[in-house]
Amino acid sequence: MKLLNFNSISFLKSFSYVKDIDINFGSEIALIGYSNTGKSTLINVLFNKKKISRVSKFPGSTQLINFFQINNSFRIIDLPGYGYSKFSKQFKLKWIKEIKKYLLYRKCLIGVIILVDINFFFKKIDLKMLHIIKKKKIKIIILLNKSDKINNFLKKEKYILAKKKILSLNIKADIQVFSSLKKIGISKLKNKINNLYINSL
Ligand SMILES: Nc1nc2c(ncn2[C@@H]2O[C@H](COP(=O)(O)OP(=O)(O)OP(=O)(O)O)[C@@H](O)[C@H]2O)c(=O)[nH]1
Ligand SMILES: [Mg+2]
Repeated sequence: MKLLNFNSISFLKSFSYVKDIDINFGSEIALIGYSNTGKSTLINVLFNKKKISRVSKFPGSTQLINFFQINNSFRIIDLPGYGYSKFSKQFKLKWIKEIKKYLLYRKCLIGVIILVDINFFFKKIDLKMLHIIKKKKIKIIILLNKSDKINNFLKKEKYILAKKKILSLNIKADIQVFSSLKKIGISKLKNKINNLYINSL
């Protein structure tokens, strides 16, 4: 069985608009979620690189669609977060539109990892995005991130709530309690990404 090498990642290219993406071979998985949920941190943690993807305490640190190559035929894409209210309405709308376009039309896309801050739970916009991805019948992995901030009882409670919510929306998704900071759920997630990779070969 071929295994994905999580120690080999390199930055490939960034795009401002989906229409400009000129990498149209192989397969990719994408990270989406509300601003500041930890998408860029996850790339750094998963691939053992301190700073390959830009992280900040403040929402809005990713402002481009960033392509990272794991090997010749497999990529991970870091998208800007959606929904942060400090940006101009125009800026917010631009990115919501581009993320939707990316999810709807990107042929190389085989899976989406959606990050949700476990402390704030799903936002309306998360559910809208899930609805779009659901129609594509690709793998959906939901990470209830930043679980290091809550106790085990709450972790369980939020997990059950999330499961119920997703079930009620008739969405098929994997849900994991997660923390990049405390490395909770990393090996499970790596296995899932590896399976996606193997299935893409
Ligand atoms: N407590 C905790 N903080 C985290 C975790 N993951 C990320 N963070 C912090 O959350 C903040 C935002 O992280 P980013 O990785 O930049 O988040 P992002 O989703 O890429 O943000 P945008 O690009 O603005 O959408 C940083 O201060 C991170 O250190 C986690 O598992 N636990
Ligand atoms: Mg980011």
